[in-house]
Amino acid sequence: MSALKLMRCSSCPRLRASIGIGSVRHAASKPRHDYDLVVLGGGSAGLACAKEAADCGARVLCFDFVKPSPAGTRWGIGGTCVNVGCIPKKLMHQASLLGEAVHEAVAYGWNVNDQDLRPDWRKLVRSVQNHIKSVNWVTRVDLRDKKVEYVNSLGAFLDPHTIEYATRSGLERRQVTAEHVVVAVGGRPRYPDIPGAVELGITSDDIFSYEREPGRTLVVGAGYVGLECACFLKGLGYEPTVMVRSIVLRGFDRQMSELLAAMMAERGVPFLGTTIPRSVERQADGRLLVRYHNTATGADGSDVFDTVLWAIGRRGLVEDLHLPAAGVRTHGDKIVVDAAEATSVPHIFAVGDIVYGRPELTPVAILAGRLLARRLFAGATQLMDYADVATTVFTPLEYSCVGMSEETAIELRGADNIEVLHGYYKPTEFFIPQKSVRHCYLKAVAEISGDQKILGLHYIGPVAGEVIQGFAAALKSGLTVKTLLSTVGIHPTTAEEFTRLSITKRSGRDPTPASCCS
Ligand code: FAD
Ligand code: NA7
Repeated sequence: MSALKLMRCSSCPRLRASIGIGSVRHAASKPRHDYDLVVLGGGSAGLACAKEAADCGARVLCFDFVKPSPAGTRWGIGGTCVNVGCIPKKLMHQASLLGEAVHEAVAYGWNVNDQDLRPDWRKLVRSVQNHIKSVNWVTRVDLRDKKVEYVNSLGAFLDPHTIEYATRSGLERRQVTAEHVVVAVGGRPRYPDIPGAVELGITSDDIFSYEREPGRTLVVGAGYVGLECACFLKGLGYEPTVMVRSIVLRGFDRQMSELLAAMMAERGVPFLGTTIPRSVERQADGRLLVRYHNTATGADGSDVFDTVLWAIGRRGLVEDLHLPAAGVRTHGDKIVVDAAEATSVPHIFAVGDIVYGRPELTPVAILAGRLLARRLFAGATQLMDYADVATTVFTPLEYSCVGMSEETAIELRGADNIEVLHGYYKPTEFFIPQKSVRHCYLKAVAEISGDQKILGLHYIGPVAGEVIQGFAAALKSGLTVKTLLSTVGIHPTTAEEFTRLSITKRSGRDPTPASCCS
């Protein structure tokens, strides 16, 4: 066992026994419950928690079950990220970037026959699904190796320590008891309450395995999921339109969000602003007639699409858990927890997307689940730190950020105490294909005084996620403008530009570089 693991799990029963410091549980005493831990949900949070707990010697059972989507899509173990979230999304994003790269390659001297330069949707979907199935398989093997018992069924509380579930045949109901229960059931996409929405629309649960080409697609919702789906569809040669109820990317930095929307529009993604859908009907030709309403102008309109994709947010899956039987407090469809992820019932915890008021992101779910297991079974005390979590919107020009938006910083600290450094930048690789300098923008939000502690970093441009990940660690370590500007850049990269930010918003100077070499 590595020194790290020894340190981490030095109070695990299994490890304590193996290094001769005695087991937590008395060898002769019979456990009060069937399991030390039952985990409800085998997604990012649940699996991380279950595996870590088992590593620490706990007897763990994990339930995972996926109800088919209204369009009939179903998938295996691993939860949203692996099956219908981050992973297929990133693969589709990559497919779309490759299309763009082929066009750029011509400028770089490649002889590309650009006749019929369209991807084969079915082949792409097959490749994506094959990868997902291989991940599902590896996950099951991993659970077996780590001695986590897995039951492919919906679990529900019968009482605070008892979980009930149906057997595979559905004919029998069984019960197990657990000392601790972790709820990690995640969420599923919402549907609007309008005629035709459920019967005729699809969601992110369906698009990554959609058998027919999406064609002209109405994407309803301008959050993270809506913009990402619209962008990869555009990059793959389809015609998405984004319907925006109010603003794009609520919760993100406003300037960056609006810049991103403008770039998408410039690349041919139309936006239907201040608009809500009214109904969806199938026409005689099989296409979908969508009626909608502009809440600003009061005008009604309609248009015809091949596909309607709802991306209007997600609901927590509390409904099947019978939480009242356990006394767990909820807030709407989410579970309320304290800083140690404990619910209103001290031995029942919740992690991941099901938790009220926390970022819905896989690395958050994983780390929270892992730290919880260490606190429960390895005597650890470290709490999950939800501050300054970096994230990326995988639009073709990615937008990545960490820390505060400009408006949050101003709201919390006051405009007079904030300095914003910013700049457009033309990455070297933009020159030959003559891509616009407007497609790469960086911004640092900092305190105005002293060494100028950085409160937030924002970047739109190529591989933004890769760029911001490293800066996220620096920001968590107390990065200041002084340190940033005394860091030697890696040339020629776009990340380097963060070390050369020199124009403050306050100065009113144009943040566009004067020349290609600036
Ligand atoms: P889930 O992964 O949803 O897992 C919960 C599991 O529990 C599911 O399998 C569910 O079916 C099962 N379950 C539900 N009820 C029960 C029950 N009663 N009994 C047993 N099992 C049950 N995050 C990122 O960090 N980066 C990204 O790029 C990113 N992209 C995304 C793209 C899309 C389209 C979507 C939808 C999400 C994306 N996310 C991304 C978010 C990320 O997928 C989630 O934050 C993450 O999957 C949450 O993990 P979880 O374990 O809480 O829930
Ligand atoms: P979000 O971020 O909650 O965005 C939902 C979007 O849908 C947002 O633009 C909403 O507009 C819009 N919305 C919500 N309800 C409706 C209705 N009824 N009609 C039209 N438009 C509507 O959800 P996402 O699915 O994009 O992302 C959820 C998480 O998944 C995200 O945090 C990632 O981590 C992964 P609004 O701004 O409310 O007016």
